[in-house]
Amino acid sequence: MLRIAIQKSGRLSEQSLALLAESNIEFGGHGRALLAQSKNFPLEILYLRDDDIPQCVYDGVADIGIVGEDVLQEKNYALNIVERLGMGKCRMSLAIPKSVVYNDLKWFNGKKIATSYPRVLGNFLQSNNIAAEIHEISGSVEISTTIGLADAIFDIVSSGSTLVSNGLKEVETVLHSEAVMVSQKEGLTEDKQLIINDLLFRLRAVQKGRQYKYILLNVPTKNVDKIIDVIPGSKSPTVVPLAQEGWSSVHSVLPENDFWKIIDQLKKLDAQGILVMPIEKMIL
Ligand code: PRT
Ligand code: ZN
Repeated sequence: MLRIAIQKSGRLSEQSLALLAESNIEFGGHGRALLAQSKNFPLEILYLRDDDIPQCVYDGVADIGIVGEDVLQEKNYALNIVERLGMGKCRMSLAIPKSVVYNDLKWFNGKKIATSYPRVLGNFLQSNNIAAEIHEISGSVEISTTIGLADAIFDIVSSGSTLVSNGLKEVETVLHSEAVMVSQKEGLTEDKQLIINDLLFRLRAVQKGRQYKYILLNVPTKNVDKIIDVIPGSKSPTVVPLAQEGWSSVHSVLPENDFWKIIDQLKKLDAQGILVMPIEKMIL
């Protein structure tokens, strides 16, 4: 049995649970018991505050965990990043009141910066030779400048709308963060390592599936070769003749983000009846 620590409630909890659910790892009704065992996979979930996850994995209370890199860096336990999960993406930035003129990092010399991430900020300031005062607070960082607590803030930014609504502007990005799966550096038994490998195999199939789309289209047979150049697929597309003479159906996969870029090329090659469908799992 492998134990995974995930956030009890917050931005990463639903997404972490969705990833497990899409990997067909089932848990009974999510009553938010602190510990829940899967019905069909040797995995149990330990629900924790995200801040406690790095230490729990480090101490071996959980074998693996899902946590943001921001928290991981702040807590600074020596852990292995097993997998980057591509969710919970955000950045950690310095922001100042929008009316203040800003040229470069030297502006921060002698200033007071409010943050919940003193270690990450301290390291950044030190490596840039900036002497600023760090004021640690645990929440509501974005109002610090308005209430006169600090000259600037260092916090997580995603869309940027929280900064804007608090009259702040982002002036330096210090770190890009996403959710990662972590494990202890050593000490996992061979059995547990095998379960991790199984789990990763499933998660990767789900993640790949999310990144790609299945595409079907009809095209004049004379254009099939050119269409194949545009949507080469994972190996090579399936080409099936249509009942109508001179036409073929082409089936392929493509990275979701590329679809809007190539649609014009497909239309120029007389592609018709284009269908784009989600892929549940993809194993290459
Ligand atoms: O209770 P617990 O301690 O477990 O949760 P928490 O409140 O400490 O963390 P939570 O749930 O807010 O965030 C968990 C993780 O999600 C973080 O560690 C990040 O890795 C990631 N993440 C991604 C974010 C955001 N996006 C985000 N936008 N964490 C926080 N925010 C907050 C930010 O602090 C700011 O207040 O959202 C606001 C900014 O958002 P925008 O969109 O207005 O810029
Ligand atoms: Zn937290």
